[in-house]
Amino acid sequence: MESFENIIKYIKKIKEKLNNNIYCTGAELEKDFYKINKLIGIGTNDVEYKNLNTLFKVQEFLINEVCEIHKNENDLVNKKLLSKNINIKKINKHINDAKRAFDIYCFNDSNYDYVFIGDLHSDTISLKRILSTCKFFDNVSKHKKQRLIFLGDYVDRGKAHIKTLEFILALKFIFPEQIYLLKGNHDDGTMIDNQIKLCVKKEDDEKNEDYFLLYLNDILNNDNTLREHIISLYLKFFNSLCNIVFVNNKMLTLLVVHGGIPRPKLDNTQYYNYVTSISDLTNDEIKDNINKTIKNNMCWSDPCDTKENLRENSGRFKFTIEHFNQFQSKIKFDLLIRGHEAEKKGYKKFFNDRLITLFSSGIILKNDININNETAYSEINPKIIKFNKSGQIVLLDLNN
Ligand SMILES: [Mn+2]
Repeated sequence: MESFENIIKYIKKIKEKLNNNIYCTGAELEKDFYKINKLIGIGTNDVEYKNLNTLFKVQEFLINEVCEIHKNENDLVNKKLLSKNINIKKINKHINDAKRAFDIYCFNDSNYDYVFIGDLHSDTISLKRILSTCKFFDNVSKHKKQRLIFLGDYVDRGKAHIKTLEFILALKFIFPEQIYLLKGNHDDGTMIDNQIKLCVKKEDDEKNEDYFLLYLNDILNNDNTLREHIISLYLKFFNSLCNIVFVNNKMLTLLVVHGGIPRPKLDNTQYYNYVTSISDLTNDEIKDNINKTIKNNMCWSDPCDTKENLRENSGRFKFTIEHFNQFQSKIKFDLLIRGHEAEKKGYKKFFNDRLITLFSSGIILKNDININNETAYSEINPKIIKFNKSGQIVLLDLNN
């Protein structure tokens, strides 16, 4: 077992080797990256961690570093543009690339390819396959311009909550300019009077260990100080994540969120009169009829092909093509990419191909046998989306 100091030294060394162009091949980089996990001493599942203390010290280091990276992504030019405009196409050219303001990322460098990754839900087997499918380590070692954008829902449901977060944190720390992370509705929670409050509903037949924060609470229950400290650390990481991404190249402008569009509020014939700037989308002061913010709406809502059963008074409401049309013509994006729903094929298109649902955890085959014992979605054929600089949208099957 390595000491936590040595593990951190090792992680920093990878970053240093990258900066000094020491890696000749993607394979070398990949090997070094996956060794982090081995050094911490993890089995297949979270319960097999050999030394929780070392693990949490490494996680604490990574969370603090990643939160600092997130803080430094803030940009004043974007802040001004997003607060004064509602039409994203009008400001795309003036925006600073790969920066954030109001928890909204904007990308407008047309030389990049983008890869979008849907819900992972505590599944590193799919995550590993994702990184190999998009040739992540190869591309980094060859300085190819590729960015990975994760749509959120890193934890819950699957078997490897802590391990998935460890991968995600290490990726953002080592590759801050290739990895960008959005917040999903599961990447949330609060601690009030030492009690965990989940932001998702746990059904009676579900176990505590299916939920990251409850699981964490259980395994740390004998040490109150550590428990409080570790849980608030993870919450600090969740709260540092962006809610919305705009990706613009010469061909298309994409809106990327975890859930969907804001709640419609009819005013004459218009649903979105209450949204007057792009920064309004993450303005906590604007609340809907059930006291939810727009960013909460965009983390939870689902597209719907019919007008029935829209669950209008629920946090998880549905929106129709009518709502979508109005929101789209207001913001002026071309395509919305979102996660949030476990589609059997790993994706589903809506509204004449102007919205795609994407799901990236599921069955992972080796010699026609499913090797994924971490996923809660073994019925699903996981996909990722590649958005090429030529403007092409390509669905990639993790089993091809
Ligand atoms: Mn979700």
